[in-house]
Amino acid sequence: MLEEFDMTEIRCTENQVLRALEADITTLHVDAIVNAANRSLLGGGGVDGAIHRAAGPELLAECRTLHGCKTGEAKLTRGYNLPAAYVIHTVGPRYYSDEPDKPGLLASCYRNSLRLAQEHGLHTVAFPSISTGAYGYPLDEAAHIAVRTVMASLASCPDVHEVMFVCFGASALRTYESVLKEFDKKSI
Ligand code: AR6
Repeated sequence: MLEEFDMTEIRCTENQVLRALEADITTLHVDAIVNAANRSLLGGGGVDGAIHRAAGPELLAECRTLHGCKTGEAKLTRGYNLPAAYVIHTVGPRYYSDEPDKPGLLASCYRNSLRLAQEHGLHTVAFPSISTGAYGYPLDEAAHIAVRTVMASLASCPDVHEVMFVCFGASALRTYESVLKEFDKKSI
C-alpha cells in the first residue's frame, strides 16, 4: 500500500504534498477544484461542462458576474452543488494558436490558481490537466509545466497543503506519475 502511494506522490515540504490520481474531478471533496474554462467563463465542454453540470445553475449565475477571464489568469467562485467548496476558473492557452509564450501562459494558470487558493486560505486544491483536451496541448509537455510550476509556487503558498493532479484515464495517470517521479529525483 505504501509502495503504491510512493509512486504517485511527492512531499515538497513537511506540510505540502503533490499527488496524481485518476478521478472525475467533480467528485472530489477538496477545498477547491480548478476548472479548465474558456475566456467567457460561461461554460463549455470537457471538464468545464462536467463542473457546470455537477455544480448546478447557480455556478453559471456567479460566473456571469465575473465578466470573463484572460488566458493565464484565474477567478474564484463557490462550488454550489459540488463536494468542493470552491471552483477556481482558469483559461489555458490553445496549443495551435498564435498566442505568444504558450508554456508561460500555461504556467501562469497554475501559479495564479494557487495564488488565489492561498489568498482564500484553501488547503487542498485539485487541478485537471489544463489545455490538454479541446485546447490540444500535448499531455507530457503540459504535465512537466504543471508539476514544475506547482512545485515552484508552493513556497509562496504555505497554506496550500495538498495539490492533486487529477487524471482522466489510466494513460494520463501514467504520464503524471512518471513526471512526478522525474521531479522527485531532481529534488533529492
Ligand atoms: N475530471 C477530470 N479531468 C477531466 C474531466 C473530468 N470530469 N473531463 C475532462 N477531463 P478540456 P482544455 C480532462 O477539453 O483542453 C472546454 O469546452 C481531459 O481529459 O476539458 O483546457 C472549455 O470551455 C483533459 O485532459 O479543457 C474550453 O472551451 C483535461 O481535462 C476548452 O474546453 C482538459 O480538457 C478548454 O480546453
